[in-house]
Amino acid sequence: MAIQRSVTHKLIHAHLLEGDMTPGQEIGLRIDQTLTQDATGTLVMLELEAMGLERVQTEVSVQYVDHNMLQTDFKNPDDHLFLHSACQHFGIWYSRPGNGVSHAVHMERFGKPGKSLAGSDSHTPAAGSMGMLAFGSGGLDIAFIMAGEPLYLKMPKVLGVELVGTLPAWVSAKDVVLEMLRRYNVKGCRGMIVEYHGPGLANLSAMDRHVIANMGAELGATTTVFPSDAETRRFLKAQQREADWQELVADPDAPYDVVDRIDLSTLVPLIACPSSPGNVVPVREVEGRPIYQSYIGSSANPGLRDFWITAEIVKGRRAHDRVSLDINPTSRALIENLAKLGSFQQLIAAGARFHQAGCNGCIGMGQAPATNQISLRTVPRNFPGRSGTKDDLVYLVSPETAAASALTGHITDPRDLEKLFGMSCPTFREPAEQAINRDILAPPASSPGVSLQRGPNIKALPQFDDLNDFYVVPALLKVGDNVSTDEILMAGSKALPFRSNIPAISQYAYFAIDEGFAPRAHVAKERWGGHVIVAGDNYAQGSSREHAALAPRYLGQVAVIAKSYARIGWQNLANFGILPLEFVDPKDYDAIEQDDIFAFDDLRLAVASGEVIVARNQRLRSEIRLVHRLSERQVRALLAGGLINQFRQQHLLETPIE
Ligand code: MIC
Repeated sequence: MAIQRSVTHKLIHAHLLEGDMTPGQEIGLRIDQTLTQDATGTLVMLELEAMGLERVQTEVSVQYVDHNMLQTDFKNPDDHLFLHSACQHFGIWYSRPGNGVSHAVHMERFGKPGKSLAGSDSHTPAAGSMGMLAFGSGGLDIAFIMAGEPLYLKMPKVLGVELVGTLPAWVSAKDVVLEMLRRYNVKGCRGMIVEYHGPGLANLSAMDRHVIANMGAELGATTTVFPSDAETRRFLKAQQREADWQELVADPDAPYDVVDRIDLSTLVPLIACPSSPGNVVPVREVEGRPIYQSYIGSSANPGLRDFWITAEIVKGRRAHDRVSLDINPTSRALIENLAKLGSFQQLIAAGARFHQAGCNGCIGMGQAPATNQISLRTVPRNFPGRSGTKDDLVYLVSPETAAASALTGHITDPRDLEKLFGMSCPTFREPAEQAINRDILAPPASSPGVSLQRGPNIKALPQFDDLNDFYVVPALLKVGDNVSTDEILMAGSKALPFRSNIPAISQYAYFAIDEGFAPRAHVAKERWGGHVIVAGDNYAQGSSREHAALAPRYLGQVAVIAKSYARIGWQNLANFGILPLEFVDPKDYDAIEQDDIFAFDDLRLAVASGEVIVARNQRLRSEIRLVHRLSERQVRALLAGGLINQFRQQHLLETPIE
């Protein structure tokens, strides 16, 4: 019998350049398309410049401006101009500010079943909704891919989730992924690709699948994959791109490494409570709590349907006096479509605050909630402080739950709309004719003489030393499990404008945990030559921002000693020359105290040999045993002080990085 393959294995097989498909082994994949957004893209462009690249080598590379859109001074607009000039220079498509959120717009305009995509944003897997192999990664990985290199990662296992049945009224795609988060929490799918299959798919639209694939990032999954079927074809046809469709489905007896099943008809409205996407309970369990804000939008609920159903629910009524109903449209085309359907008018009449198309409050770029007030959001993440308000109370919900609660002023199960307002659940029918995002600027055929337009806040990448043999350094911070990149390098309107200025952004390192961290790190760098930090499980979960490695590295971080890591965070540490170490015996974590001094001897040799690394805790006069899980390729880069140093050595580049 012919080999039976899942969609995931078909896609990986078709893109495999290095390694074999044994789970846990490093593989190198050919990547057809890249996506960068502005908050990570400025560094990507600086990295491409430092590498001396002339023109990108991918089939399609697109730069979106969707994150840093508050223009409170010159910094963000300078970045936009810089990115536009870099797109002209390197041959990249440019989606300008206001055009829309990268993931949904990319799916609509460039997504192609069977292709691979890598993006400097952790929610890039959203494109898995249409039979693509799509990964989020750190900016430097993306820069290398744009230069024609493979994407490296450990071959994941495949978790096959069979969907059966049909969603009940008032329950939607967000509840499906919240159900996955209820089952697996934020680290249960690490090292796995989640592939959905089964008859239940027939009832999920392409954008519903996007919702589920997008938040696979919150499960810790390497990515999420859906087949490309008749619904994918309908979606591409509505985008006037039917010719880009191809069928891609699993073979009938395709094996999965791990299996699970969801009967959609049994699901109820779910909610992720503060402050983790994995903190999921039925809405019923927390109903009645008064809310301050109801927030619709983001890459986690970007579909026309999500805004349309909100409008249908609030139609002819007004948001509760206490509630700020914030509408964050996905794209300019979506606004046009809402206007055509009458939904725009319905939302405005209900008292909605309509914002520009983009990520906005999802990463704390405005719309921060008031002190001790509940904010219900359809966004993908509610890590502590991400909204911009310290000790925030952000709950993640479906548009139905957000809209119902906006009307009542307290957390409300949307099924109650029937008895409260005599409403029956509206049924959405995708309009065959839709407005389309056509405002993406194509790169020039060639770019002689186009120079990068650099504002004063755009600084050269700092240079770093290679790894030393000996260190005696303090453990400057001890943190617990699941520390997110939002806590390592905060989101929000204060820090985000410094994304292209590493010395300036480093003052915000670990700010959400310890506001005095950066000054302490400077002192430790002077006195000890650096520091380490100690962490629990799943260190650096969440976003792809390489600043969560770069800023600590700038402050002298030599190593992280953790129980385990999130994939992208781990890869970023290695890329920038920070040793991601793991306890051989996780119980050793317990005895360590913040400010303990650790001594490392013969570190280069130990790292290169891949053997156990011993660190001496001077206070306890005891030793802890540590390992790294880096590939030989990563070890070489790490010894050189990071991938950029290694690249420059290989290419004998001597001029300083500008
Ligand atoms: C996020 O949702 O956390 C972000 C902001 O989109 C990040 C990217 C960034 O930090 O710039 C992500 O998901 O990778």
